[in-house]
Amino acid sequence: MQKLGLPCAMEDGKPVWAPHPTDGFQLGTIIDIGADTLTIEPLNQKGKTILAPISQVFPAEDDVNKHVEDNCSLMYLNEATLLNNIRVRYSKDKIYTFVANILVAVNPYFDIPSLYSPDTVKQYQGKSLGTLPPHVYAVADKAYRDMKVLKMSQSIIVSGESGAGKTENTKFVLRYLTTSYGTGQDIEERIVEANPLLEAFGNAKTVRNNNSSRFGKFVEIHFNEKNTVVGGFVSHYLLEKSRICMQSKEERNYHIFYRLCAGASEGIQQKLHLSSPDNFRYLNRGCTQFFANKDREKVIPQNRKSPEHLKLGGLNDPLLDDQGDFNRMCTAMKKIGLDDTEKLNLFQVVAGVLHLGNIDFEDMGSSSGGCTLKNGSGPTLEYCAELLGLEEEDLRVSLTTRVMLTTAGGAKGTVIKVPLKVEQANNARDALAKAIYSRLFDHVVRRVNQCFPFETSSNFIGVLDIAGFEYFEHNSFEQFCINYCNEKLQQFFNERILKEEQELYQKEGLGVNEVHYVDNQDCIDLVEAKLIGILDILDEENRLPQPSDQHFAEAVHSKHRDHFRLIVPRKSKLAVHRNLRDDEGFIIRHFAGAVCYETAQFVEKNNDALHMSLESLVCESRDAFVRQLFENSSNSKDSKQKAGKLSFISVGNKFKTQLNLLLEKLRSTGSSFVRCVKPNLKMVSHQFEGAQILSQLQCSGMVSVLDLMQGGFPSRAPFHELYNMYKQYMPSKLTRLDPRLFCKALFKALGLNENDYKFGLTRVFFRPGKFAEFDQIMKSDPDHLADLLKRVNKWLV
Ligand code: AD9
Ligand code: MG
Repeated sequence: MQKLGLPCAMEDGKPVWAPHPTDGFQLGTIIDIGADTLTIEPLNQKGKTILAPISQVFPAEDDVNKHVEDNCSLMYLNEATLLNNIRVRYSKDKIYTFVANILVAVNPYFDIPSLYSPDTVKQYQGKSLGTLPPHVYAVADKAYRDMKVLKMSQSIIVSGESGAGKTENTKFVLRYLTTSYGTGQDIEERIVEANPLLEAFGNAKTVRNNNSSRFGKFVEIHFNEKNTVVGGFVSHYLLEKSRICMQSKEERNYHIFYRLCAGASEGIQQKLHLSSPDNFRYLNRGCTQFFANKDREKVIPQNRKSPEHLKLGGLNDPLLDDQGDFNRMCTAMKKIGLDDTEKLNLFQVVAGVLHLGNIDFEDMGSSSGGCTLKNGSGPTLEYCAELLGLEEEDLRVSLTTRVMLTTAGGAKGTVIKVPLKVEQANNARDALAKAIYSRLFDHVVRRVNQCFPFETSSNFIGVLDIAGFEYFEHNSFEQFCINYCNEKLQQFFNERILKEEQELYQKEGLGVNEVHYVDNQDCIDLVEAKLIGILDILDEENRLPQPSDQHFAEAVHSKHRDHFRLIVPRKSKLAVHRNLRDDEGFIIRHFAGAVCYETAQFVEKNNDALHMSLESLVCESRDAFVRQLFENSSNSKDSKQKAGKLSFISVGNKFKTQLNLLLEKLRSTGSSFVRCVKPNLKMVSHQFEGAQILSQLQCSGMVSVLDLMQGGFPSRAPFHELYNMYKQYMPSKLTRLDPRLFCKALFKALGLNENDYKFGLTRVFFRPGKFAEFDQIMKSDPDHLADLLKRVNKWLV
């Protein structure tokens, strides 16, 4: 019995995929069909039944153990068959799978032998997509060949959640392109070696990834007119600044801090007054107990459980090798051409930030309400001042007072010093540390860019490694920005995938109906529209004399009362969000799901400007390097005029401008997409957690692509390819036929259903799974084939 509206594959007794809470889907058979639900008997639980909504049950392939390199050659394209295909492949250590031209990459969490060997690199050079097993090298080579043939820059967009393998795949692409298409000079090595340096300053251990990039990057490799590498350029986005002063439980600050403490020579340690990471406030409040976690203990390498390693202190994470990594970073610095002075400059500022963090304040206990440095802060103040090139007294005063312009009593414009409370002084100290470190990071990127300069470039291949859609229990400004970025990238993905598909149908004269998809422009507008967009509302709040996060949240709600994409927390279905007052947050319906943002600290996090007292302090440092870090700051020029005002540099709008430039660039290039997938939360090999992988596939838009493909013609084969493939079986009379005519004859003779394929100008397009069916017939036993071909002959005569 088949019910109206059900795909024909979903009949009683046929295998289907039904939802499963942890595996994503489970195999079963339909035993009853209701109005909107199906009763299903799971295959491994005979006699039991489950009830599932029709919309969540999908037809299964006949052979669920079969896997295919291009998912589109399956008969049924849906989220369940995609998940199963990826699962079967993953179990055989085949981590890459194509869905048409989009590459899905599952993180194996172990080194698969020879997957990235020099021999493998060679194999992929110059090969068309689909001729070799799916690989990130295949995508890199396609980008290169497209650049060469179309004379057009290319971009590869790598996305996925934290720990999914974006950065590793990005590095494989860079290494592939530089080794395959360089001239063997050191410029290529530099492009690759820039990574350890960027990662030392911009990556940190988080609960999701031991080497998590806390910034986004777009790395361009530039080529000359002969298509050989001439140089590179890195753009970076949104370094996570809050981490510099504070880390969540079991997380760390940026690698460089620990590496410097663990690996610097004794001479440097003394010069920078360094000791164990446990002695620094900015390091000792995150990770503390590495051995408490049983799961983790199992994966700690033996040599890091040694007493010497333990002596390095509780913060010396045994999962990481700070000392070895320090040495590797120094080698990389040397390779990209940083001399000892430059290296020391960087280290000095890093150490300066650590000492700054140790400055403590205490209440003065007087009526002034001000504070002073605890115990004079001993040598800490001295070390910090020394390393950052400041006068101790200036630093002390700048941290404990704020310069203000008075407007009272007619004495307008008089500068006075207002003492700060302990909490305010703590904030001032942290703001200074964040400003210095983020300027240092900007400098590292600038410096890296000087290592692979190019004079002229014909085209580039850019690789984008930026965090994917994020949805945590608590979501703040960082998630807001990253999800806004993902909305923009998703729009680009839709544009490209759907546009390309439709253009091809048109070019081939297929005359199929236009494919529709959900446009997310309304969500993008909600964030970035002039004046009424959330970013502008936030800027407006920042400019108020007394900005507040609550007022900002209220303004967002009042300006978008009936916006489809915006909901007040109280209307949330989730109890955890309903506890939030409406002036404490907002919920946005993103393409990948609804996210509740808690607006506390939005105002503070949106401001990149230092208070004037601190800004002028560092701008006038004795140390030329520190001064240079702040040289091009927009505040330094007119600091005198603005004295007293808390100036404002918008983080959100800077990101918006950067993002729009990036998208403009992406739109001017040809593009490829790599969707990275994290197989499990434990970060271990050979464990496939279906449900959470499914949710990643949904968030990355892959499921929508399948819907599109299922309704379209995802498999295609050029006439000449089919002709060549089956030529050997043909009677000689037939081989004289033009390939297109031959194919037409063949399809007629096979009696293929005309709804299953369409003839374009240069190729045949197949409905999902129909190419596989066709191929199966063609590869069936030779007698049968000979018989079929005779029918071709007959049909022709
Ligand atoms: V984050 O958003 O920056 O937190 P990524 O960049 O997506 O994240 P990353 O590339 O850093 O993740 O991968 C995480 C870890 O997985 C790596 O440190 C490797 O240990 C591991 N990994 C990832 N890809 C591969 C691979 N192709 N082969 C082996 C891998 N290990
Ligand atoms: Mg990364």
